[in-house]
Amino acid sequence: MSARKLVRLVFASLVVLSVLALANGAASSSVGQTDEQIRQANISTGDGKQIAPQTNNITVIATDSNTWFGKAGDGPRARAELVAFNSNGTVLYYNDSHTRYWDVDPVEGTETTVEFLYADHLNKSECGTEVCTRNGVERVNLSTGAVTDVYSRITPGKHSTRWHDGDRINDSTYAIADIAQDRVFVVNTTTGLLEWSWEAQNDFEPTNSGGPYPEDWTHINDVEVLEDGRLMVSLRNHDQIAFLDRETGLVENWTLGTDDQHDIIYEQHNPDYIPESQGGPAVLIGDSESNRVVEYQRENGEWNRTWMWQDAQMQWPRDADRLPNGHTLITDSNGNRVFEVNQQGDVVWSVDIAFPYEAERLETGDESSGGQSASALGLVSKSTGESSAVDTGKQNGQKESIVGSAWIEIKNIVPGRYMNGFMYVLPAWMGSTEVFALLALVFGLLAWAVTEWRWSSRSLTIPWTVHIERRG
Ligand SMILES: [Ca+2]
Ligand SMILES: [Ca+2]
Ligand SMILES: [Ca+2]
Ligand SMILES: [Ca+2]
Repeated sequence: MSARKLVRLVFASLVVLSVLALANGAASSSVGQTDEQIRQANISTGDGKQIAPQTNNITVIATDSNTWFGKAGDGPRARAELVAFNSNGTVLYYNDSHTRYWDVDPVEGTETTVEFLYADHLNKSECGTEVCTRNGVERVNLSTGAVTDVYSRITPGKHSTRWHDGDRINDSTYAIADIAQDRVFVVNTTTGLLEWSWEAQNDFEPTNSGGPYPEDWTHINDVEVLEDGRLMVSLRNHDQIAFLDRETGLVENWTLGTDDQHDIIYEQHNPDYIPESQGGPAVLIGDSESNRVVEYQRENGEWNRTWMWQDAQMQWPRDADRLPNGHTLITDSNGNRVFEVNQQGDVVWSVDIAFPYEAERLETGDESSGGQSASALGLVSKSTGESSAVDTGKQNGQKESIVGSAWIEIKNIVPGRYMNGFMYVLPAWMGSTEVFALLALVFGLLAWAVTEWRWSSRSLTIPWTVHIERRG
């Protein structure tokens, strides 16, 4: 065989192998299948199919969106869902009537009632001159399906103005992280009147911090009301978690993270405060752009990292809850799954679901309120190149760890924002293996084309004939 034939054979094999790998990835992905099963689950008869593995309590999951191509004009990944799984893994509740779902919190004193935030995109004719969004809080009894409206307001635009999180203070007052106006406010949900607010501009300067002002300055995406009355807020675009005193404002020396110092936290989501009585003060955080979940412990007036968990599949985690048994429930948005790791860091429960925002395991307390700190539990940190698949009878076991380790290295090199933007536009069935296959295909074809061109004796002329015809 001539050298040229051999090179052509190598290129052709590379192309065939990468196409096969992509086809296999598309065919074997369980994310789309699971989503379709959840959507079609026959909830009313109560004899639904088991979709999630069994666990001790009901798990509620809010998804930001799921299908790759949604309704016209809504862009990719449009349909979002609020899903609840019974402890036996069947579907207890399903709703996809809103455009997006965000925070979910259990309602104290109830067994199956949650409050959640939603966004409904309105079109130009409904809003006036530009698009707008209705942001609201609703309460739903997952057993009966009864929905109660709690509070809602319309904000301009839709990107980077939708409220992501709220937290109940008592029966009549509720705190909201208001992304649209870069503030947090407390509203009386009976009267609709605001009782308190803190604007980020009180303590941060729009011209030299965070993201672009006014389009997406703080991206304040979380608020938690602490037992001592303080509010903890997440300023995503400032890479900071700030503590607010409702009398005096920002508690200066408590801030966790520094703007653009991404090794601490990098555009985080859903920080959970663990008080001293439970082994804190500690904060458990979805360190989203660093593709890991981290915990920081307050020691001698400083925040020190005491725990970290990541694997190859982890891509833009946006929620982590420490459970009373010391496990951690993690929402892996671009990894398209919600899963639970035990104290040794092993995955013990996992469900594939497209683009989840947050999860709650009912009867374990709101977020991490029933859990202990990593430091008190002596949790084992983990960074593994394996995909950590738990055997649920429908997954293909662990992926090649060489691919996984290489993937973690790539994610450590490429800035998280670009990497997650890239993964966001890819279909949900594409994981690290499929991305490698796609790259091999693209670069293989390019290299082959260049090689053929250089071999061509007429390499200074365009080797293809182009016909240009004038129409009409
Ligand atoms: Ca929540
Ligand atoms: Ca909340
Ligand atoms: Ca959480
Ligand atoms: Ca949660």
